Amino acid sequence: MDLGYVKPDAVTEITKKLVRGGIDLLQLRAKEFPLDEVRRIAQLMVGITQPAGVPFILNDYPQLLTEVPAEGCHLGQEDGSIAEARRWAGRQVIVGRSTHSIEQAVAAEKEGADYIGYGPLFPTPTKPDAVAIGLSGLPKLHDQVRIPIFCIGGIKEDNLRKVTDAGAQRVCIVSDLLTAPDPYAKVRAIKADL
Ligand code: TZP
Ligand code: MG
Repeated sequence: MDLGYVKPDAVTEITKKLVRGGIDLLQLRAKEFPLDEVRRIAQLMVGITQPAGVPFILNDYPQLLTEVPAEGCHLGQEDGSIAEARRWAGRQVIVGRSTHSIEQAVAAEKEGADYIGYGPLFPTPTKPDAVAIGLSGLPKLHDQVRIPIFCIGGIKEDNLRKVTDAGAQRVCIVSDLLTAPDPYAKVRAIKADL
């Protein structure tokens, strides 16, 4: 759930559609929103994900985990340590880390991350300045890292097969879901393909 694509007023409706469509895990990405607004929207979302049994992860903001009953938080390369995020939370939470190379992935596992993001595989409008790293590292990555690996960046229904053929076991999809005319149908179609 990226607030670059979904207006705050539409978050409840779209979250329900994604969850009903069968999404396995949901993350809130709210870049450049005030903390109070992130907290409010996270609370709304967790009210939908929790009864559905869908883990909900906050991008950034480990400090909000004391107030929002999310399952965890997600840290970028520059976002501080995994241990510090766990201390902020003060309870057992999932902490993930974005990685952009096999070296960063191995380091994140060693540091104690519960999962990693790996990408962007392809150029993406969601992160226009990020350099695409491609599919070629996926077999080696899955050899070297034991924690769950979420491939991300430019993944869409129509290139999903290429990504799974290259070795991906999990995918994170943002714009293809959120710009779909019917996000519910889009999740269903992607889940069916997977
Ligand atoms: N991190 C690496 S790529 C990316 C993030 C947050 C954006 C993924 O969005 P999309 O629209 O699925 O390419
Ligand atoms: Mg971050």
